[in-house]
Amino acid sequence: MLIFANPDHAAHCGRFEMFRGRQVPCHEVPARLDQVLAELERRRFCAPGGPAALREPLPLERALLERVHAPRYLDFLENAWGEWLALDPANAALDALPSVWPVRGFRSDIAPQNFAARMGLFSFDSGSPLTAGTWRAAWQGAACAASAAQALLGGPTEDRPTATLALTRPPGHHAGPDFFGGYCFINNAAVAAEALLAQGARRVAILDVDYHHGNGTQTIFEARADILTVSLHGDPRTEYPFYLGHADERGTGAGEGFNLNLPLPAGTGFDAWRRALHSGLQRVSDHGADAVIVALGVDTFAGDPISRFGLASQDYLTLGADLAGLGLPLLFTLEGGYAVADMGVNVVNVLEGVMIAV
Ligand code: OKP
Ligand code: ZN
Repeated sequence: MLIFANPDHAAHCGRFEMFRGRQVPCHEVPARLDQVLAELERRRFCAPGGPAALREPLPLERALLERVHAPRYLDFLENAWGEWLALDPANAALDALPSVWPVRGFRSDIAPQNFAARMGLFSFDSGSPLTAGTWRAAWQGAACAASAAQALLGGPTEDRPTATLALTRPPGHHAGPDFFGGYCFINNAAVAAEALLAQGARRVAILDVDYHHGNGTQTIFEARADILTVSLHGDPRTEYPFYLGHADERGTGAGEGFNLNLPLPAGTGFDAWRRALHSGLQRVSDHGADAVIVALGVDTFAGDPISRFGLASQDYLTLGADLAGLGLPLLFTLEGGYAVADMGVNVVNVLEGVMIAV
């Protein structure tokens, strides 16, 4: 297994998100990724003779990002912090958060000049602070995703790794073609999918096991038949992101039948969750994919502070083994998981489950 760790993840460091009328400390913090690195170290996972190796990402080409995101959205993200400072130099001590959004009937074809208005045009919640290093961290995260794709399918067949991991934050699966939200700015799993196609894959599947519906990924690929999207998540009738993720969303146009949502009620435990996983895996298997992207959130953990499934740490070993059972090259992107102290064990258990099973 090859692990591409984002060298600049800590440059994205939000202070507050809005919750019930208050600013509360961000859940999506640099310590999450540091916990995974520390656990890899503790278990000597990437030591000589271990099952994995740690790598730096290769440089990223913007053209790959433009296969996933609208140029005007990428321009906005790249320049947002500078614009925020230009409004008032004192803004350097604050995160930029949106406060106004266009809803049904409003226009999105004309981007307003006003910064706050553009912030809202390109986002869907007030929980995703944009900070001085957001663009750099998100860019390098996409570089990790692209590198993980290249390493998975790029070399001679006999040298290919079983799996690769884009070990990055901020996460990506809520970010859509031209919007950020849910702590996500660049959709790393979508970038990985396009990079796998660029490596010669003809069909790809994305299996999202984060607690929250992967709305960004679904929206990016809903009209396509070559990229299957499957998401297992808390029912959007009660769980974030609320406005997408129902079972009747099956893809559009040529992509009809190539999106599968498996919403589960809050409170679901591992046995029922695993039954849904197996139906997702069956659909992935039927797709005839050349590689599978796993959007790996571990906020399905019973101790997660913002989620409500009941997985235990050892269940992640079983998840890894079930994924390996597909017998296909696996590319993991790191998504959610907010029980920071347990994050390392849970993520590395998935990886270990994969490597023990093969
Ligand atoms: C991102 B990922 C809780 C509000 C929920 C957004 C959750 C984003 C989850 N106070 N805010 O899918 O793990
Ligand atoms: Zn999540």
